[in-house]
Amino acid sequence: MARKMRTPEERSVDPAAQQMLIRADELGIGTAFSRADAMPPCNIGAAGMCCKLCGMGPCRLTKDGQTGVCGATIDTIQARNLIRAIAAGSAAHSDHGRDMAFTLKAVANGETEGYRIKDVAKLHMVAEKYDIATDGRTPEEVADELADLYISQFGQQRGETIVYKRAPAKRQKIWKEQGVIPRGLDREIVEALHRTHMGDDQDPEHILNHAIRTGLADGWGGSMIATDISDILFGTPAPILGQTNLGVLKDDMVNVVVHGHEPTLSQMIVAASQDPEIIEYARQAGANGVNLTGICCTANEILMRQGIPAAGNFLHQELSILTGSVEAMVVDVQCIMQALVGLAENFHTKIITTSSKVRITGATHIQFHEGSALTTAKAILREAIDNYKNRGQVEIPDVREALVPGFSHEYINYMLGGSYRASFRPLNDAIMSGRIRGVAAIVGCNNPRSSQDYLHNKVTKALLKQDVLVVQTGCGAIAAAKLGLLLGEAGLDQVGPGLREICETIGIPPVLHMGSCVDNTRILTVLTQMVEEGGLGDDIDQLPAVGLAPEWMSEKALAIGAYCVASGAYVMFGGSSPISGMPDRMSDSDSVARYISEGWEAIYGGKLEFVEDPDDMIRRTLDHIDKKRAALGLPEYDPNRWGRSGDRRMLELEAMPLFERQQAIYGVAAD
Ligand code: SF4
Ligand code: MSK
Repeated sequence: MARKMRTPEERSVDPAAQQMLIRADELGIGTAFSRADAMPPCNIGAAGMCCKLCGMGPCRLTKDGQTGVCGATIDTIQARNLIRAIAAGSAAHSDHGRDMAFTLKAVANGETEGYRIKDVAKLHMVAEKYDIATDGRTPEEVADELADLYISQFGQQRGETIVYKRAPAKRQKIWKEQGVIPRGLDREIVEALHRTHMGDDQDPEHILNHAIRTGLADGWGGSMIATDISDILFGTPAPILGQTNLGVLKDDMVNVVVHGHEPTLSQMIVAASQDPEIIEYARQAGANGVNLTGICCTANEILMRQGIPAAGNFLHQELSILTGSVEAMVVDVQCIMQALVGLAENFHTKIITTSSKVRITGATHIQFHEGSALTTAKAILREAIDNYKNRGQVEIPDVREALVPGFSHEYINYMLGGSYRASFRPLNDAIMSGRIRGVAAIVGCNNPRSSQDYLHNKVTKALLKQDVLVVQTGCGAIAAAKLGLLLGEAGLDQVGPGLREICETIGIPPVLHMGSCVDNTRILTVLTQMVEEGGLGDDIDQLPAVGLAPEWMSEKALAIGAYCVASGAYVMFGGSSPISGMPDRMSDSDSVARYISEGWEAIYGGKLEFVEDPDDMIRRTLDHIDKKRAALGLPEYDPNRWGRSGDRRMLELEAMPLFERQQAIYGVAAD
């Protein structure tokens, strides 16, 4: 039977993507969307019921009570598959953090080209958390000691890593009692792999307890280290005007797209692209300069710090090349599709790999070293400029949207009270009064098996209408940005009355862009600060807050889910469940799902669920928020109480005849 190929409108809700998907069809070029249509997932593997951990398998369990050749049950197989994914995601994030720590060490010792410590205040703030002296020392001396401390966390063998101490005190106590504080970041990941080797840990709950420890090594470990050091070296993000979608590509400039995750090279390419020598080189090639844009989380890194436009999220990597306007796509690590090289052969685009960890057959490799960073960045740009003359027919969708990213937790703290009395008090008060019903972190990837951006935006829009403040990272943030929800008052007509009052009063968009996927640790810090501010309980699990990943696809997303649950959050993933089993055929196949929901909730107050129906996801989010509000003794959410103050109220009053205005203000007209 012929497979159903979806229309461009069914594959993405983004008009720019739809236009490029039509172009792909016209040119006979495949994309992740068409490949997803042509290759339905294996229903046994997708449900987590396939084990290929040893040469006696692969074992596919499709019948009630069936086991693998070694006797492994479906629960054991699902638990092992899940922890392996969490370990891989934690490894990716943490290895990113390790490289950032090495870069900090090299910068502190003058061994790099082009870098400097940009945010000394953040350096001091982080150093003081670990009792590293700052008085009378140069930033380089402090950075050197901090880098050594952070580097030691990865290979530490015994004891406790230190980053977890930034969590609320009560949370730390739970982790201590459960014995899940990571000993060393690498050790937990290695142990996850050891435990799941053939013939090792076979108790599903015991395996999954280590998944929590592995996730903690990421969230309160490698990822938090990555975020800290990125801010120290490149600046803590603050709101800045940017643009997103394919319309940011320029038909008269050399288009260079940076894609991946680590900001070390992309920040240097930003600097090199503004170098007069490079601009002149581009002019001599007949272009009006170099137009730098980003894809995925590298895009987020340079968007939130320098306002460099984002060409799009995960599924835009192929679509940007389909415009025919990209001279070079420069990639480092994570979320880079191997299909890029074959796709680029239809155009003139060069795919340039730069990391010692990532090579793609057919791509050009230019090795990046911190010691020659600026020189390497310029060499990459010259390669792109030299390629401009090879450009063929170009079709750039005229679709772009402005956005304001850059809401780091430090900036949120500042914006709520200014430098005079920066604090989370106004946010907590708004939640306590009910103007803000709760907070949702909507994060994660795109997945070509669902319609690009549809689930992200359906959930985001529904929650905003219910006065839920939304914070976002990664590709989800770019999905909302394309809709205009990250642009101050432009999105306010789509939000509930209480949230609107808060956004108008503080002057913020209803959706706060908090960074890349490694920056989900900023959300952990916000939740911790909300707890420490008071009035919303004494631990993260008491907050009326939920984490959602409606279009997840990467193992990193599962690692994020694990550390958020361990931190006390209710986390829901959309799309299909990797541990769904086949309930109609196997009565015991939902026990892993039950354990990571009810079992983890009993221990950590947070739970992980896979919810395919977005309406169900929205309903569960609101139910959870309302349940937490009730437990805190907060007033029941009532939208009818709000929406009559703030700027809008002032405008309404101004428009009234004097008599009515006086009545509205004083309850009675003045004489
Ligand atoms: Fe099969 Fe057991 Fe080997 Fe897995 S570990 S492939 S279930 S024999
Ligand atoms: S890039 S992990 S697709 S968010 Fe961070 Fe996007 Fe997911 Fe990659």
